[in-house]
Amino acid sequence: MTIIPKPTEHPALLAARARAAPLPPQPVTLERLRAWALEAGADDVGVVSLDHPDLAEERGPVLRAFPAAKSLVALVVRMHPENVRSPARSVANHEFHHAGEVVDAAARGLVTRLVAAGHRAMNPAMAFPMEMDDFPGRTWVVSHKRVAVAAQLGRMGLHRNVIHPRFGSFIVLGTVLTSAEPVGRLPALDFDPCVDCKLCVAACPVGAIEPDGAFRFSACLDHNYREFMTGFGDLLEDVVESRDKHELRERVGINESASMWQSLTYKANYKAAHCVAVCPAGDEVLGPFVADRPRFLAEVVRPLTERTEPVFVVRGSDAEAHVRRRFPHKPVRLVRSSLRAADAPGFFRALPLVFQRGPAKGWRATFHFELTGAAGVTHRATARIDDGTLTVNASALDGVADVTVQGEAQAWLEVVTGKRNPVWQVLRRRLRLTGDRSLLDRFARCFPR
Ligand code: B12
Ligand code: SF4
Repeated sequence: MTIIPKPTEHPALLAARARAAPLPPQPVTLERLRAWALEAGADDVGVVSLDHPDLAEERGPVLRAFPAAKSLVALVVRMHPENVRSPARSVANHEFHHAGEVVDAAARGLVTRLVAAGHRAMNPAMAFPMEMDDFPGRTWVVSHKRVAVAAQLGRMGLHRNVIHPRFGSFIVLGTVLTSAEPVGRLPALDFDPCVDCKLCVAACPVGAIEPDGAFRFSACLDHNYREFMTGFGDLLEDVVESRDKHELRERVGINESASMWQSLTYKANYKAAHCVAVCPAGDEVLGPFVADRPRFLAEVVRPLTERTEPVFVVRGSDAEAHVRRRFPHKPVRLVRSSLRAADAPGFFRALPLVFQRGPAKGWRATFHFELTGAAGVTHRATARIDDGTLTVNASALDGVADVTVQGEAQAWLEVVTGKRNPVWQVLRRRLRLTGDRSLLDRFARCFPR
């Protein structure tokens, strides 16, 4: 048995106490930081203070992960456009994953250099793994898109990806959090690289990108993330619900389970990145689109829009209507909604993310919620549907309610997830419903599950 020396005699502790105080960190210039990042594998780099007003929502999560953070270093790694554009999904996915590894390695390399210069630094993952204890809330430590835009590396495109002025949409992003405050100023990006062609709108199989810039988050998640955290959960429910192997096979095709296996063993495969693939923006990408637009459409866009790929949508969603109307040749696969709230605040937060405009057209009503959680706290919120639009006040009761839902938050979530029906919860006195109850059915159709 080894005996650990007493603190007063421990050689490592004695040596540490005897050591002189560390020298103050060497100041870092932007040029030096840039050189380190490029050496480490990045293709472009920017820096922004954590105090930047556009990063207000990032401050809390960033400081929780790394209290010493003062600056954020945004890293860009380019992808090969031909790979991302390939209708062979395995090729496109391989490129996303490989570029992701490069940006993670670059971020880690930059941390090594910053630490050697006496600064503190850490590198959150480019995407995965994530903080899944917080799922279905915010699972990312830092929003790389927000940081990259604030650091002037690009602008947010119509498709909600950052477009770099040179590499266009064919980039992945990383962020290094550091205590260093680099000296110098990077030039501001004075134009928007998006050329407003709206090809991303046309190419998305689930209609996630609206021409006005609205992004249908749940449509993208339900389809694209079929083989990630949420789609896998849905598959498990199929397994549990199926009476036998024949029913399971009817629900989940043999190629679908094989594809899931590939995702689980190698890396999760995205079902589509067509919005990125077709984007012609960026100095080094724009040429073929400008030179011969019909040829660009034939060679880049059509192979993706004509692809007979399964499209994963929730029954009754706008995405289902979109794929049946725009892409009748693409087989529709009906799945459960991916986002499920765990508590009342989560339910109110999720409403705008899963809202479907189609079923909300042509009517209006105001819904008041007063839901009491396990800790005895009552959460009040208002949801107003008005001819295809939704507004949510997640912290107060506004206006005159057409329907009021009061009672236990858990009882309401059981209704929302289909575990219990509302009549049962009312009879058990777990919920009180007042007003026109038929409006609740209409409400439910706007958030299909
Ligand atoms: C969450 C996430 C997603 C979500 C939401 C996408 C989105 N538009 O934000 C889903 C699963 C749909 C997704 C898909 C894809 N993603 Co993604 N994703 C992220 C992640 C983890 C955070 C995004 C973020 O910053 N959101 C917050 C704000 C800034 O984004 P927003 O657009 O304003 O907000 C929308 C949604 O986020 C959502 N939302 C807002 N608040 C909340 C809260 C919660 C709890 C949830 C769940 C959603 C949500 O609603 C908003 C409006 O629609 C980052 C990695 C990271 N750590 O930063 C990668 C990242 C944004 N993804 C990336 C990529 C490449 C993709 C895909 C192309 C993957 C693929 N191969 O198919 C698609 C593209 C879809 C698209 N058109 O946006 C890249 C983008 C690179 C770039 N050029 O900008 C990133 C930066 C990863 C990386 N390190 O490079 N992604
Ligand atoms: S595809 Fe066209 S509209 Fe969409 S982001 Fe790229 S340049 Fe903008």
